[in-house]
Amino acid sequence: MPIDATLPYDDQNIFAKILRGEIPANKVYEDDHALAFHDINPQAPQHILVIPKGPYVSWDDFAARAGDAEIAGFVRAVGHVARAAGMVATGYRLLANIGQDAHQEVPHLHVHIFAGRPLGPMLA
Ligand code: IU
Repeated sequence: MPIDATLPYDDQNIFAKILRGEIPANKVYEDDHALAFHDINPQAPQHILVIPKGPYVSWDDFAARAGDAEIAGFVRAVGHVARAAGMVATGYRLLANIGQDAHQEVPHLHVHIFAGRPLGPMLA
């Protein structure tokens, strides 16, 4: 079910639990600002989620409330993960679903990274 991304942050969401170590995840990268792990239901040969460590529901929540160091750290982490996974040469796709029309399901900001096959044209 898509979530209402305008609601306040819910610290019981599944990615908050992963960040606290209460639920396992197949981690690929972690630093002060971000955690990256394999999506549990991959939609491409490589499908990694990158999340900021802070409590942000959505992209606009993150843009509005996060500090510059958090934003820079998160952006760098996404780039690092793609590069370290060898995606740069062949290409990859970034996607963030925000709110109901985009079918965001987990109310903690996450960027999907898809790679490993031709991904086709962007579908709105
Ligand atoms: P969305 O952008 O909120 O629609 O995507 C949520 C993603 O989180 C989706 O691709 C799920 O497969 C993924 N996911 C996960 O990796 N681990 C989980 O425990 C849960 C969802 I729940």
